[in-house]
Amino acid sequence: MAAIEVQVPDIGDFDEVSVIEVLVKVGDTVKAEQSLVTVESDKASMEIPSSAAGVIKELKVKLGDKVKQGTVLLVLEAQGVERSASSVEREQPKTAPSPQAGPDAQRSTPNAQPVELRIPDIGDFKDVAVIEILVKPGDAIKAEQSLITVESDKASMEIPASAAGVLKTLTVKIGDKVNVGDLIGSLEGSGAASAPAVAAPPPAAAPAVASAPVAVAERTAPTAALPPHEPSTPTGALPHASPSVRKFARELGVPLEEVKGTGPKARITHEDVQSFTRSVMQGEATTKAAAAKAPAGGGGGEGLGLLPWPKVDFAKFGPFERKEMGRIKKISGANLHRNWVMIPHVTNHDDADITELEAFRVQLNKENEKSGVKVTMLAFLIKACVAALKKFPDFNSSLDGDQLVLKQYFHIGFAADTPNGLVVPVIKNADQKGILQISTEMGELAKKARDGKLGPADMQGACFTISSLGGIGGRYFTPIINAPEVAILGVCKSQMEPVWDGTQFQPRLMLPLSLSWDHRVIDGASAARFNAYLGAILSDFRRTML
Ligand code: CAO
Repeated sequence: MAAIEVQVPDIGDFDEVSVIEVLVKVGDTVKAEQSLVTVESDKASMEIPSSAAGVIKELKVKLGDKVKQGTVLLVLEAQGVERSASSVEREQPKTAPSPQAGPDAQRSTPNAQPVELRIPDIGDFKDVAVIEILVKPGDAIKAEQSLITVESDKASMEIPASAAGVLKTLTVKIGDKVNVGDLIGSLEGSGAASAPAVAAPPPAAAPAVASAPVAVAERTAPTAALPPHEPSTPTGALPHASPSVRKFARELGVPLEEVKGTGPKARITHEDVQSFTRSVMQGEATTKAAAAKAPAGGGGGEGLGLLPWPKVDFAKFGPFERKEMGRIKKISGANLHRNWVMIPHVTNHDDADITELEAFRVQLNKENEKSGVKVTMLAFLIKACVAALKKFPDFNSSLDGDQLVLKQYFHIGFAADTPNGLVVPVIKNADQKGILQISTEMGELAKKARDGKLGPADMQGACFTISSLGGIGGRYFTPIINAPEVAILGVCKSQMEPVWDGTQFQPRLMLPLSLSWDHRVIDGASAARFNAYLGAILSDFRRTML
């Protein structure tokens, strides 16, 4: 097997560059075109790929070393089978010509006019995808600052700004496919900018490039000579890392802006990304996104610290069978679990005297016998809840970050028990509907639910939900809030009870109410008032007219 010296290829105009990252070690098996080291001048950084496949026998450079074209980086024991087309034994790696005329050719004097930013010559690549947007309109941009990262199946590269200024427009988004000459956005050139600006915008037919891609992390082509670039002074929160590190971080889902760089000029290295990942996995750190997703007050992201689910060999204790959970149960179960874990629930229990209301309902159903519309207590509860939501608007809200979304519409969901599981159809604009219309719609929706024919629109947009077990039984329970709502009313079976009227006990029909509420939005006193008001309305509906 032949020994191959891998040398620094033609790196353009740069005389000497520093080794700022060594990406391999002795004994590693490397593929042809795998990045070996990252080098950096005061203007550009780039990765040097291997010219051949093989096992690293000797490393000839270390961090901080100055290297130039022809410097031997390492010695490989070639494997021959995976030789790059560009590799030549004991000769310097083949280098692609600079993708454009020298940067100086593109520049003129500082320019206060709007400057179009276009995709420069990116070699043979066509339809490369925009995978990262590193700036936003309004940002003050330095000349050569990276704007976007594009990626083909072979390489990823950052597209730098051709001039300094304020970014006025950004005309690409993640996922867009771009080609040479495509418009990325426009800059309002800053005359005060230290970096030179690009010459006048190119004509559409033959677009002049804004600047060449920088720090090309090509995987199958040799590293291109790079134009001047200033990657070491990113503005704002732009992390300082090479494209391969960015790619590595992206693959792991690591937010680079949260990683502390330990390389030269606080550059983020592969090791930094690895150790960040390790500390998150070990629970020593958390990402901001994970912390933000945690419930308010639990933002430390320590996790629930729960024991694993018990694994039991049920056969040891008796016969059993397994049954797959239905689709609705799986979906509603996942939602209920999230809501229960993420919302700090409190439930207030109360009773409403519905003696007169029930008498009225029975009378109404007698009168409407022929119409076929049956009025149930739930229709009155929906109307009563609308009145209570109007009086206590916080109950008709949703939490969005630190803001409350206070709704001015009144869509009420009701839990319906179906053979396939629990669903929640919604009566829209219940404030604008009478008891008979609500009863009719409820009957239709409940039938659709039982027949499994509810569409997504039938179950969307609720402000508040009622879960009635009144037709079944029970006294009180804790209904789980249907996020992003902030409260839910549970109702159980009404029954005659002796109620003290100040002089004697009276037989009254009492309806048990269980109101669960989100303690981040609502407090106990409001919840008690809500229940009391609801009870007062159910006792005497004329109060809704007050
Ligand atoms: N107290 C006493 N009786 C009540 C009552 C109450 N609070 N609510 C309803 N009833 C009576 C009705 O008057 C009816 O009696 P009649 O047949 O004698 O007239 C009977 O109970 C059945 O009512 P219903 O359940 O058919 O009608 P509804 O409007 O009350 O409820 C619906 C409709 C779809 C909500 C209901 O069928 C349902 O599915 N409830 C279950 C909801 C559920 O599962 N919640 C739990 C969610 S958490 O897992």
